Amino acid sequence: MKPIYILNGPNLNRLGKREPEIYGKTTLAEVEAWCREAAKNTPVEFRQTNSEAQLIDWVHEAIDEGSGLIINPAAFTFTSLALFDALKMFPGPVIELHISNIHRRESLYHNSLVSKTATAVIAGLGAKGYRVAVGALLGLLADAKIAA
Ligand code: CA2
Repeated sequence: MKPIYILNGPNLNRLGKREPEIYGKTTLAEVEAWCREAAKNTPVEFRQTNSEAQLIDWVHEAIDEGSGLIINPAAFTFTSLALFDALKMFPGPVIELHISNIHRRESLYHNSLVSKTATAVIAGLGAKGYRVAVGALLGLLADAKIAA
């Protein structure tokens, strides 16, 4: 069975350690455990990087090896045309995930480039949004199998 990829961008390794009023108290290790639990027997590749090049290389790997993708690109959401180009090549469902509701925040957080390629966007559910995203991605993959 092909894995689902869950990719996380810059500074998300600090989750649960700084700015709990925005991002909550859950650590990324706890989020990973929730995602594995929610995915049941579907294999999960869960990763975090502070590097744009690494994130793009992992998107390429997910294109070749993965069935679906959940991505929290953090600041690269708003800045990276290279990430946008890579995501356009993903053949399956892509869920863009944000812990905070980016649309309620300052205007520099409003124009997501990633949303222009994503199948769906989840924002503002806190770290629990990852669990919701895994359930939604598995649903999209199941629907695609029925349609195929
Ligand atoms: O809400 C989200 O998930 C974001 O993707 C988080 C990004 C921000 O640039 C996006 O606009 C929304 C920032 C990630 C920073 O992560 C931290 C985690 C803990 C403490 C400090 C920063």
